Amino acid sequence: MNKSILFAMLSILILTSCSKIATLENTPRLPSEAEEAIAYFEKKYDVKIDPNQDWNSTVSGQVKIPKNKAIEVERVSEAEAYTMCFEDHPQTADYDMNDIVLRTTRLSEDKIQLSIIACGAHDALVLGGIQGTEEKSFNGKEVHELFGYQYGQKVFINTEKNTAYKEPVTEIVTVEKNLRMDDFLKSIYIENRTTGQTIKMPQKGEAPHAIIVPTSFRYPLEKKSITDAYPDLLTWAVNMNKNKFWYLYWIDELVYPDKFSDQ
Ligand SMILES: [Ca+2]
Repeated sequence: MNKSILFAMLSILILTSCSKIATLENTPRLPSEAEEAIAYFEKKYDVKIDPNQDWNSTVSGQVKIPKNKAIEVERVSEAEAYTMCFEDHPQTADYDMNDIVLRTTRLSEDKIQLSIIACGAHDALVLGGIQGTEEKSFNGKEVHELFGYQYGQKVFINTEKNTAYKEPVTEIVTVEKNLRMDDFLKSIYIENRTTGQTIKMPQKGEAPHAIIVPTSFRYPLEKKSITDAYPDLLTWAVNMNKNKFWYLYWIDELVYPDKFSDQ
């Protein structure tokens, strides 16, 4: 399939499904339909194990997933963490989606913790569109400089396994009460000052160069395509009833380790 068509499809599906998908903290892997497995839910979720039944149980803790049963989970509370990933070169994209990686968690109804956790790019990248009152004014700042580098040093930050881990750059943002975390993230964009391009969440039908995932997402390693790192992404793009939890099935060698969950 042509890559641009595929990513156009992905953009629609990602936008329409994000608000419904649960995050499954501390769930190492959901089982495929042929496996029996145990899933762990830290918070309460409405769970449908048998597709023929109604939504009938709100669970937390340990859930046994029977053999040959799919599982669907509806979010009943905001996800613990969201990850937003940007691709900085839309025209020549390698789709590693790690050129800037943001992570948010909610501290209270009007306070969001915003962290820049990776920057897998050499271009000068500037953040914009952060709503609310920022503690450290990330808006308008170059991301390598926020990490203490000078632009031009040509470093990749937290996208390669063989280089030292840099602690995220973090601030607290005061927002409108109960502003949804995914709505907070959707307005954030990056300006690539090297190419002059702005990269935003895609409009319907546009190829996505920014995605939001409602979990502590293991983004791809440097120069590894997200479609290789997450093989289920392609199946889900073609039929969104399949592999809804594509982001929970990754190829270990192709993703950066999750530094935030106890997994
Ligand atoms: Ca990259």
